[in-house]
Amino acid sequence: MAVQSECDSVTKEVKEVLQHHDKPLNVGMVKESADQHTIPLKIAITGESGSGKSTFVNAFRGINDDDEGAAPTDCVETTEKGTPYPHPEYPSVTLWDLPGIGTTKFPADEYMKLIEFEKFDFFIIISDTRFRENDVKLAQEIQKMEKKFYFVRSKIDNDLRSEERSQREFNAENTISQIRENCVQGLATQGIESPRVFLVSSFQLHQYDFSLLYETLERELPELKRKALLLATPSINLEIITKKKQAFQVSLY
Ligand SMILES: Nc1nc2c(ncn2[C@@H]2O[C@H](COP(=O)(O)OP(=O)(O)OP(=O)(O)O)[C@@H](O)[C@H]2O)c(=O)[nH]1
Ligand SMILES: [Mg+2]
Repeated sequence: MAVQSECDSVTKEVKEVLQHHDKPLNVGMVKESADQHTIPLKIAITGESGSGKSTFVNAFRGINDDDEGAAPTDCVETTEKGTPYPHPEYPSVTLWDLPGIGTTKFPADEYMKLIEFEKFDFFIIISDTRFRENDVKLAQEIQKMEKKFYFVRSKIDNDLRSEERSQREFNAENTISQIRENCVQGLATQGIESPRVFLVSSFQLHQYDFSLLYETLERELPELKRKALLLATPSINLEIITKKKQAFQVSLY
């Protein structure tokens, strides 16, 4: 409730800015406003069942799967309802551990509605294999909402272990770049251009792309918050819509 009223006051402030100032000032003041306040940001952790979403949430928060307050994880279908967990450093940012897409309880064609997909500001799509039809469907829905996402290819430790077992001339670097290439190309052939793909093991955080993902998200948080805030500002009249469009162009591209 406190966060909501804080957000309302920020939104009011941004409305003022958009109504009464010229464009360069708008962007600067919106930025300042967004940076100074605790603007809530909801990050959805989504993907197919068993891809490692809950384990990723725990790893991101720096806690073990069996710690108190950890997201429940298991090798059988586990997460049955979207659950928020606070970002370890920014309490206004929540990571939403979501159920998997494409199960009997959450069939792909009803998933977006059942989990209220549009309420999230940013998305992390997790897959433990090459990205498939449902992952692409999620990305397309996110693009339609003009929001952003990362792809996380999880359980890289498993891949390396099985490659090592099956290949006589195993080279970890080569295997990693093959997985990366395969993910990016596979997504491109399905119409997702220049996808941002991070290779992660939630059990070996110091390896692969986990820190890069953490740092990238941290760097992009202010911009994501600004965009979320502007999307939440009701469109009051044509003049303001135009100014909002200008602010988006300047701040995001
Ligand atoms: N080796 C390895 N196993 C992992 C990794 N991440 C998750 N797992 C395992 O994968 C299984 C499923 O993990 P969850 O995190 O419960 O998967 P989920 O996507 O939340 O599953 P649902 O909630 O059922 O959709 C568990 O047995 C985890 O221990 C990883 O990075 N490496
Ligand atoms: Mg889960």
